[in-house]
Amino acid sequence: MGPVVKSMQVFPVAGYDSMTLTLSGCHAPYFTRNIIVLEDSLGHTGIGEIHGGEYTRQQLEGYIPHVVGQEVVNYRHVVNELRHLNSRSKDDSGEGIQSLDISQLKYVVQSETAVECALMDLLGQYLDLPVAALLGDGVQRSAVEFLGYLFYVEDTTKTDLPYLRDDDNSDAWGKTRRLPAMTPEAIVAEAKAAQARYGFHNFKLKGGVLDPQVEMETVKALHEAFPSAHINIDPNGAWSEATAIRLVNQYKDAITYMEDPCGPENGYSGRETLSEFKMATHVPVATNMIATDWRQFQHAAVLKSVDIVLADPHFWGLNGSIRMAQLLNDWGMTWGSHSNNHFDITLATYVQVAAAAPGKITPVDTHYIWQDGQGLLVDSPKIRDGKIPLPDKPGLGVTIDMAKLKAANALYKQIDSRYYDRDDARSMQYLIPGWQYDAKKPALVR
Ligand code: GKR
Ligand code: MG
Repeated sequence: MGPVVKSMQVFPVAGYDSMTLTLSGCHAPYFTRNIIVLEDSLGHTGIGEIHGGEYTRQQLEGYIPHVVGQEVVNYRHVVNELRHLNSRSKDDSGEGIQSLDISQLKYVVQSETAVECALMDLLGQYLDLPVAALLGDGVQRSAVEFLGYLFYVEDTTKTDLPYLRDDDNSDAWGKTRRLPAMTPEAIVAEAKAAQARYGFHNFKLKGGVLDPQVEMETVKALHEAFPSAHINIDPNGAWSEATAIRLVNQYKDAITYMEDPCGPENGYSGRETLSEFKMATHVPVATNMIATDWRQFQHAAVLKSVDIVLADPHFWGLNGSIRMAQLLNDWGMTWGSHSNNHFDITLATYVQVAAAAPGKITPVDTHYIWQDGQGLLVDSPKIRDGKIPLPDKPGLGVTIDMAKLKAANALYKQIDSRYYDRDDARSMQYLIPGWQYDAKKPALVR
């Protein structure tokens, strides 16, 4: 008999964030995640990270009796059982995040993924293989490329909220990420600072914040500053289909692909509008909004709405994301991954999953550069030349730093519980009193 899970602990944790802007509003000064730590009978530790908040934490706590005592090698059965434990919440609209309503995000997140990850970490250590070798057809690449995820950033002095300032003056990126960046010039400076530290070759700009034309001018400025980089912009479906078609045709030379350029409108779903957008522009489309489960994906594929599915393992599971990667590769489509704010356990997980994704994949999204320095690992993966190598170690290939984990857990307990669930309207209301989310209006267009 192989190793057995001896204990499972759940740690809700918090970290600090910049005042980054999206269609949903402004990121709060804190972000939250849930970390699980398993110990097995061989003395190995397995770890997993998933989105924050009490809804997800309670689900994870409920998994404990179903995980402790189970054989690590039987992990697929364990995860499958967890998948069927939770009933649908009455607050789950069923809309998913096709209109980026972040109150719905927790229903798209598959909390059992954290357990799947920690069990695969243990299994890899038992078999002396990296997690990537246990997924799909095994290791497909020895290093994973990430993109430089750029955001417009607001001026924190317009609030009295505890945003970080001067936490890292070691280089231009450390300083730049906490300063306002609202113009094309400032975004180019942000990209240059990120490139200097991490060596990114490709960039994504989070849109849905300013007037769409101004955002495309920012994309153009990025293209001029980095002519060989692939540049993509993601307004999270905020633009009308007509605006998206007009602007993309106007700025075609500057962009490589568009991420969720338009979404549901006038009774048409995002799957329908993106299909029409693709036919009108012939520009590839990526999504993390209209295909977040297999049923949505089936409709997106039938309508030819999307070329690149950003199959975030937190939404699909590690094995589910690889199942998607294999299918996309067989169908001549492309795999990538979406991200939300996260710690370095998620970064290590992206490396393992992307290393197992077959074919040509897109550089993986990560918010981690905005959190860099707040890691929970002894050996945080480092992005160099835009890439992270697959660790030459078994399992996830990283080691939890229990002191840092406990400090992040203490921060969670210390902050106002209103920060537990993501609410990007609160900070936004310092900028525009009474601000309310509107899926069809960029955050600062009111
Ligand atoms: O974390 O603010 C954010 C992102 O805007 C997130 O909510 C999106 O889901 O990054 C994501 C995306 O690519 O759409
Ligand atoms: Mg997106």
